[in-house]
Amino acid sequence: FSEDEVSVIFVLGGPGAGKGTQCANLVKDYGFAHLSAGDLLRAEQNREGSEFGALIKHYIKEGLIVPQEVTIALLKKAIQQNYENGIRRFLVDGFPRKMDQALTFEKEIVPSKFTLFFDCPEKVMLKRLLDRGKTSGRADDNAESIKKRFRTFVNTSMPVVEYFEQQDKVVKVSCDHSVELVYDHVKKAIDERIV
Ligand code: UP5
Ligand code: MG
Repeated sequence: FSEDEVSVIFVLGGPGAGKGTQCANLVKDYGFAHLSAGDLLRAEQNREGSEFGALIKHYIKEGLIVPQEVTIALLKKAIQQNYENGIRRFLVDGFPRKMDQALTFEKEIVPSKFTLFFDCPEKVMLKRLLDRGKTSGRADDNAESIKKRFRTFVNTSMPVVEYFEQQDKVVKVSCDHSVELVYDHVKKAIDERIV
C-alpha cells in the first residue's frame, strides 16, 4: 500500500494504559478499523489448526514479543480484508512494540502517519490490570506476567516510541485520568493531525 491509499496510526503505551478502550471510542466517532495486535494473536492462538498456538501462548504468558513474522502476517491479512471492504483508515493497537517490527511493517506494508502514545505510570497500569484480571480470563493478567510485560515494555517497546519521536511522529497523551478526559485529549490530538 502507499501512504495515500491507506492511513495507519500506531497506538502504543504500556500494558493497561488504555489503548483498547480509547481505540473503541475512536472507532465509534471516526470510522477507523481497530486492529489490536494482541487480539489478533489471541484469536490465532485459539484458531483450530493454527501451527502457532503453542508458541503464541508461551510468549504472551511470559510477556515477550512474538516473532514478527507471525504478527505482521496477521496484521497484513486484516488490513487487506478491510481494504477490500472499502476501509482506508486503521488504528494499529499495541504494535510495533519492537524495532524490527516497526521497520518491517513500514517497509513492507505502509508507513505510519503518526503514533498515538499513551503515557501512564506503572502503578496505575498495575492496578487496572489486576482489577481486570479478576474477570478478563487473560493468561497474562496476573502479577507475575504483568511484571514481565512491564519489563518488556521499558526495554523493548520504548525504543520504538523514541525512534518515532526522533521523526517528530509521536503524539503523547497522558492516561492517568478518567476515560472521558483521556478521550477528550485523544480527540484533540487526532483532529489536529487528521489524515
Ligand atoms: N481502563 C482503561 N482506561 C482507563 C481509565 N482512563 N481510567 C480507569 N480505567 C481505565 O484497559 C485496561 C483496563 O483498564 C481495562 O479494564 C479498562 O477498563 C481500564 P485497556 O484499554 O484494555 O488497556 P490496553 O492498553 O489495551 O491494555 P492491554 O492489556 O491490552 O495491553 P497490552 O499492551 O499488554 O496487551 P496486548 O493485547 O496489546 O498484548 C498482549 C501480549 O501480546 C504482549 O504482552 C505480547 O506478549 C503479545 N504481543 C506481541 O507479541 N506482539 C505484538 O505486536 C503485540 C502483542
Ligand atoms: Mg489492549
